[in-house]
Amino acid sequence: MSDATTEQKQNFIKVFQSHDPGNTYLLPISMLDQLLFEANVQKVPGILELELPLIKNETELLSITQFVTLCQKLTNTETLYEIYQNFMQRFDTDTNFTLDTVELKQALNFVGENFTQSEINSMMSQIDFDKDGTMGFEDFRKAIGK
Ligand SMILES: [Ca+2]
Ligand SMILES: [Ca+2]
Repeated sequence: MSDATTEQKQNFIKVFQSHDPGNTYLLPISMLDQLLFEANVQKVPGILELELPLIKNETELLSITQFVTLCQKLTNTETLYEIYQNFMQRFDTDTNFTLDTVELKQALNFVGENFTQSEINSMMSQIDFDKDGTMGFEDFRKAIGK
């Protein structure tokens, strides 16, 4: 980890702790916007929508670890996320922000490759890491090795 990254992480922790005088390491999720603002973390449109359900699944509280991890994601994957967004703008015809096998087939047809539905299905099973039947941002990130 570089010094700059360590410094950045310390800053995220400091912002969180400034609202957590009792050192509970937990804050309401509703404070997230304020915390991100103070931590100087740029909100990439859409990415919170992908991350928040994961946090909310557990509780309505945000732990310091979740906050730091979220900040790191938001600061480090901007470029990657832009790529994904462009990809979605082009091929996500039902605009649910993931690609299903039909949309994947269209995307591949677009670049001039003709695959059968069963080839598409087997391709999807290789990139669908979270096994929800579609390619979302997490799958995309893993598929390109991030
Ligand atoms: Ca879709
Ligand atoms: Ca998936």
